[in-house]
This record gives sequence, C-alpha cells and structure tokens, in this order.
Amino acid sequence: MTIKRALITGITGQDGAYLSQLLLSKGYEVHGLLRRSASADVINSRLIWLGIADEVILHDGNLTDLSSLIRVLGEVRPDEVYNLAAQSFVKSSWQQPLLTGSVTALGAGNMLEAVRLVCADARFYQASSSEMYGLIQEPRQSETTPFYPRSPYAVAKLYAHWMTVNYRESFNLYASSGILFNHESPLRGIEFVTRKITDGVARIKLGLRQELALGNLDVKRDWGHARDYVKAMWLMLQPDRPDDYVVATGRTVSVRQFCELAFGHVGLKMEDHVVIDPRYLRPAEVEVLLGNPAKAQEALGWVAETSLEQLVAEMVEADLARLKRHSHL
Ligand code: NDP
Ligand code: GDR
Repeated sequence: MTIKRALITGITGQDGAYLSQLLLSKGYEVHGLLRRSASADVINSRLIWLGIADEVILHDGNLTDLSSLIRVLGEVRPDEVYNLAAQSFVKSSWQQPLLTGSVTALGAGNMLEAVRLVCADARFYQASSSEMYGLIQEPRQSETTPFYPRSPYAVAKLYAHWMTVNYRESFNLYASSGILFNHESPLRGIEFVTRKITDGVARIKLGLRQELALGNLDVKRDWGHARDYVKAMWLMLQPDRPDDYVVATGRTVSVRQFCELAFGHVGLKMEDHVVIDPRYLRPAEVEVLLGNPAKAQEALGWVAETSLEQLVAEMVEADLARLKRHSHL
C-alpha cells in the first residue's frame, strides 16, 4: 500500500497540530510549512504538547512567498494539501488589515496557484470561516446562506473561499472549502476569548490573579472542539468530488454563558471576577453565529462529538495543570 503524503500550512497552529496528529494516526506522511521565526525554540510547542514534533517533516516557507510554496510542493509532492495558515485573529485584522489581506487572502491564492502549477492532481482544503457570515442573513447559517463580512479578516477569508470555488470551476482542481464555526481546545491561542477565559479562571483559582478583563459578553458563538473539527477537514477530501461544507455544533451560547461554565467548573462565580474593558471591543461586531451542519452530517457522516461542557472542563483542567508546572504554553 502506498503511503499518502499531506502538506499542512499553519502546522504550528491549533488546527495544524490536531490535524497532524489525526493524519499520523491514519498512516500519512505529514509535512508542514514553517515560517521563519526568531523564536524557533517555541514555535512547535503545540506539536510538542501532542508528542508528535519528531514525527512531522517541516519545510521553510511562507504563504506570501509564492516561490517558496512552489519549491515545497515540488519537494513534497503531496496527495492532500490543507491550507490552514492565516493571520487568524479577527481583532488584529483592524490593526493590520493589509497584512491580513496579504496572508489570509492572497496567501490562499498563492497556494492555489502553486498547486495548479506543481501538483494539479493534489486535493486541496481551504480553511474558510463562519466569520464570512458576519451580519447574519439567516438565523441558522448553511452553505447557501449569503455572506456579509464584518472585519478585514472576514473579507480576506471571503476572497480565499471564492478563489477556492473558482479554481475548482476554472481548472477542475479538487478544491474544497470547509466553512468552520469557532472551534477551541487546550491548544487554542491565548488571545482568543475561550482560552483567555479558561486561563484566567485557572489563574484566579490558583490565587495568581483576581480579575479577568473582557469585552462584549453578549455575543454568541457556536463553539466546538478542534479535535472533532479536523476530522471534518480530512473527511472533506475523501469523496470523489470536491464540495463546500459547514462544520458546526448547531448550538450557540454567549461569552457570558461560557464564562459561567468555566468559573462554575472550579466553584467560582464570574460576577466576582469579570470586569469589562473597552479595549477588547471591536469596531464592528459579529453578534451571533449558529451553524447548520446537516450537509456535513449527511454527506460525510460527521458529527460534533464533544459537548460544550466537556470542552470547557478540558480547557480549564489543562490550564490549571499548565500553571501548576509553570509551562509557557
Ligand atoms: P492559528 O492562529 O492557531 O494558526 C495559524 C497558523 O498560520 C500558524 O501556524 C501560523 O504560524 C501560520 N501562519 C501565519 N502567517 C503565516 C504565513 N505568512 N506563512 C505561513 N504560515 C503562516 O489558527 P487555527 O489553527 O485556529 O486556525 C486554522 C485556520 O482555520 C486559520 O486559517 C483560521 O483562520 C481558520 N479558522 C479557524 C477557526 C477556529 O475557530 N479556530 C474557525 C474557522 C476558520 P506561526 O505559528 O508562525 O504564527
Ligand atoms: P472570533 O474569536 O473573533 O470569533 O474568531 P474570538 O475568540 O477572538 O472572539 C469571539 C467573540 O468574543 C468576543 N469577546 C472577546 N474576544 C477576545 N478575543 N477577547 C476578549 O477579551 C473578548 N471579550 C469578548 C469578541 O468580541 C467576539 O465576538 C475566531 C478565530 O479563530 C477566527 O480565525 C475564526 O475564523 C473564527 O473564530 C470562526
């Protein structure tokens, strides 16, 4: 049996780490694109956390450098390409709108172009986002819901999404776009609200801090577990024909409710510790997102396996353990 090869951009991020673990467990040879960093000693900390840092093969390259993508694809000759790399923090996209466009939008265009030129038979996955729905046009968002982006990040993701569709229709590439709703884990970046909350709860519980400063507590998100969502990415590249799919739990809760669950897990009350800091408000907000994953369920057999309560408990416990051993992650 021939061993399948996958190339993952964004392999050092949350999803890249879990996807690597999944593909390794399926017997894939896993390659990743690694952008040069002065902090090379900590850049692969998520892969180390999962115990797989020595099992993946990393290649120097950057999504904004087309020549590096062409070189890496030529070296790896992948069967599957997962384009997960992005400037992925929505709040930063107002501070660095053009950088976000350059990486998150044009970077995806570079990757599609490199695949078309070097390995047009490879299957391509684009990490699209529920942020594209922004100012929602339907109460439950599905593959047919019109988009209305509300941030430079979401605008950039829309470009990448439509380029994926366009390369499929223009060049017959096997290119699928996964419209994933928020997914979290103990490996979530500390700047995102869920991890900020679970880290804050753990610090308060251990007496390292008294307060947790947050922005808008009333916004609602459809939160799932990243470990479940990377399975959907892989499933999307297995059918005979490429397509686009929404991946979500179908349940939405507010930031306030997430806080209540996280504080409640360690026997604390959020109202004793949470303060509002206007610095965390956004110029334009996405008030509510709620996904309809019916197509992914029917066509791919995918369902979200982890409940929100299980997710919150796992994240709080992981942050407590980290802080007790003074880990940097
Ligand atoms: P992360 O922010 O954790 O990871 C982003 C990855 O992209 C990192 O590996 C980062 O490298 C890499 N990267 C950033 N810029 C470049 C560049 N110029 N060249 C090469 N690599 C680069 O994101 P997630 O894992 O959470 O998300 C994965 C993808 O899915 C992203 O595209 C995100 O926008 C999208 N998405 C995420 C959702 C979620 O809820 N998590 C939901 C929907 C979509 P480094 O480590 O060096 O910073
Ligand atoms: P999001 O995630 O913007 O949905 O993008 P984030 O966790 O940053 O924000 C979620 C919601 O929480 C509100 N919020 C705060 N957010 C942060 N970061 N910090 C706070 O203190 C805070 N207080 C309230 C925000 O206003 C927002 O409404 C994530 C990223 O992974 C994207 O890459 C991905 O595409 C989408 O999810 C789906």
